[in-house]
Amino acid sequence: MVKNLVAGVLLVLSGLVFANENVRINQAWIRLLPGDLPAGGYFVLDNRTGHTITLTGATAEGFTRAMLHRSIVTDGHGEMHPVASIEVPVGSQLRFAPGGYHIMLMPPHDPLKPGDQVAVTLKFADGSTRRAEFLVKGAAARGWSESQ
Ligand SMILES: [Cu+2]
Repeated sequence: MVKNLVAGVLLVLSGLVFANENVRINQAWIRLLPGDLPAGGYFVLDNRTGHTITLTGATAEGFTRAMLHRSIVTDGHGEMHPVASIEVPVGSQLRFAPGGYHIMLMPPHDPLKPGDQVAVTLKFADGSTRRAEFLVKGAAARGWSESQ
């Protein structure tokens, strides 16, 4: 238990969060939006297993719903579509980022603020799950490396 706690602290300090050695979740953050607009969850998933993995869903502590979505710009205007699953080939990275794939999060049980952490669990087609802490940022954030 103490060992796990120390490991968790080290991971947060390094900005690297992973649930096992082979499927890594990096640069995990959530962008809050004003009013009743849903928040977006973003991350980079690194598949270092020896096989294709298929992301099929997510849950987030403190949110009623979490859905895999993709934003697409068509004829100059943006649309969002639900995504049932996303395959991540061997050795590749899947990037969730503003303007593309996102986890749509709505509504929060309690108000969140920049600097908070939200535990998000990703679900895969083989029944496995991976959990990571997502760092909450404000509406102006455009990416992981930007300030809150
Ligand atoms: Cu969406």
